[in-house]
Amino acid sequence: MRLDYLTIFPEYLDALRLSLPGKAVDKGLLELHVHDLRTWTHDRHRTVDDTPYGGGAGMVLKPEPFGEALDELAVDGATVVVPTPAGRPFTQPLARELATRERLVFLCGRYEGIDQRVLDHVATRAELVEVSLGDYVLNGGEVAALAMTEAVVRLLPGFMGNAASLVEESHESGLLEHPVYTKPAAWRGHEVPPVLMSGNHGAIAAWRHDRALARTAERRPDLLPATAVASEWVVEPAV
Ligand code: 6GU
Repeated sequence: MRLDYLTIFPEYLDALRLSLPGKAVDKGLLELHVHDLRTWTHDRHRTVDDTPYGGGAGMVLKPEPFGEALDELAVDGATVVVPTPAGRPFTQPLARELATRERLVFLCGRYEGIDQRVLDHVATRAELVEVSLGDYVLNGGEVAALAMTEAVVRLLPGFMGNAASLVEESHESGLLEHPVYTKPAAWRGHEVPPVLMSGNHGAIAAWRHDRALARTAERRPDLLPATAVASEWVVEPAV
């Protein structure tokens, strides 16, 4: 997979070289290219923004530097990801879908956003996905692009050492993950649930599933289909 980032804060993306994506580069699974949008400006001040037509607060990222960058980077046929609070919610299924692509190009906006014509133009030559991390506002797309990158890259075949840990974790099953424990068996008056030390693998799996369901019902009832609630939660059938 090849990943490109267009940003006016390239240093923000230095973290890509650390941790998981860095390891994927070392393994030859991933190519990372971070580009400074100001490379494609021509004035002395390397201007990337201007005031919004129609008035209002803030600045809008100009179309021309993006246009030249998209041409030079030959984004045709790629999947262009635009982090924006106005986008489609980023979820594990979307991460899995993006992980199937050969090339992702992240356009990181700042200020009040990117001139809409950049997005309209991209849609004519690439697959365009506007994506939101959640219902809150970040100052720019860089942190969101980092988060999406980590979620996508860890799904690349051959990237995670232990494929089972991918399947077992939160959201892959549709449930939040059950709590986990390690040694010692007792710590500051808190004990490890005895079932986990019983050696009974069936009982352990049942306990974990039950704890995952309880946690999900408590914290994220929106993740539970009504059927799961009915079939697994109702201990005494209603009469
Ligand atoms: Cl993906 N980008 C920005 N700039 N702000 C956000 C976001 C993304 N998701 C939530 N807030």
